[in-house]
Amino acid sequence: MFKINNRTAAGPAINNQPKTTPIVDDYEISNTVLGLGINGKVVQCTNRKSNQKFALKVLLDNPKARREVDLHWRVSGCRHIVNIIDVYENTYSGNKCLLVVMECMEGGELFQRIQDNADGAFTEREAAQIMHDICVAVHYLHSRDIAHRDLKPENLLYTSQHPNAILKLTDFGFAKETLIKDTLQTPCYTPYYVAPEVLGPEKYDKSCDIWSLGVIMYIILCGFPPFYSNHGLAISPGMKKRIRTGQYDFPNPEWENVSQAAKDLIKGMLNVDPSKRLRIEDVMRNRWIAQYAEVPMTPLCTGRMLKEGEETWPEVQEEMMRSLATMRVDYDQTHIKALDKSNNALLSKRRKKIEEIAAQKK
Ligand code: I85
Repeated sequence: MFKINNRTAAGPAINNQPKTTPIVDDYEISNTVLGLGINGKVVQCTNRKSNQKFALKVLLDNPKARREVDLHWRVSGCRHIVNIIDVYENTYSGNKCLLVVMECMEGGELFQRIQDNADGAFTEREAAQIMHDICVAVHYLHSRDIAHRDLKPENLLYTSQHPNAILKLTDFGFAKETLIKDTLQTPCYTPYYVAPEVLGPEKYDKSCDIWSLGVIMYIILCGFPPFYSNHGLAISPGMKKRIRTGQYDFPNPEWENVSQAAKDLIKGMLNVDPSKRLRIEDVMRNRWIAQYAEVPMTPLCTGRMLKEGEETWPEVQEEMMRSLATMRVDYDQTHIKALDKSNNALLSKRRKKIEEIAAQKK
């Protein structure tokens, strides 16, 4: 049998329907805002029976919110994806809302944790473990034909403050099914003769996630991003050019002790040609990921660099947000041009600052 439609393989979560009883019957909703998502805000709530704390995402009911909840629900069983506990459909002053109750991640964001741990040496092996865990989540998604399309540090949260806390991915506000729908009911072609492009631009949506993984891995290993604009302006043509042409390097001293295996993996993920970029299956098979426990325990500069770059971190987050938006919108329209090299201005700025501090200490 030819199965083109992925809904058959979507698993039991597909039959989930939001509860229509009032959420306040089951949960007490607090005013504590935990964060703002793409489609709605996240607040804390408490289960009235168990007194357990949860996170609640409030979405205005519309097709985009429906898609977010549907896709998140389908992948909620993964160890490295924030679990959905309950979904309610309630009306508030005439507005239909979707209320998503999630497990409460109390450990904060990934990079905050690395930064807080700046004194204790953060090693390449720990970096590999973190990357492995993120890749497990992405593999889970991609094997179910879902692209996340918003992989960034702020969407990677820890379950608790404990050293053995689990890292999980959240926010499916930009997630997308990578196979075309509407095939089971009304197939618009005969599967024998279907051209690959009719099956949708699958390759690009998933490869966008791999690019993001490359950027995240780069930052985990050194504490600064591979690409950023030179002046922190809203739109930086220079940065766009460098991303399009893959102009980044592994500057010393931060990178001199990092293994070649790690650098090669980054290169494979940051390939500007999406058709040549590694796929998640390749990444999962890579030794640095698969055998992360054998990666050398080389101390990294990440914690210290994140701390030093603390004031520029909002800029970094902005940049990441913008480049993700660009990738989502015009991935397949862009053409890749070869361009000359340019230098890393933010890094020079930071190095200057370090030199200044060092000079003051003398
Ligand atoms: N718990 N992107 C940044 C949060 N538990 N957070 C964000 N989109 C989401 C917030 C803004 C992610 O879908 C987000 C989403 C879901 C959560 C989420 C889910 C579950 C949490 C936007 C916390 C938390 C709870 C207690 C303490 C702490 C954090 O955010 C802290 F670590 F700060 F102490």
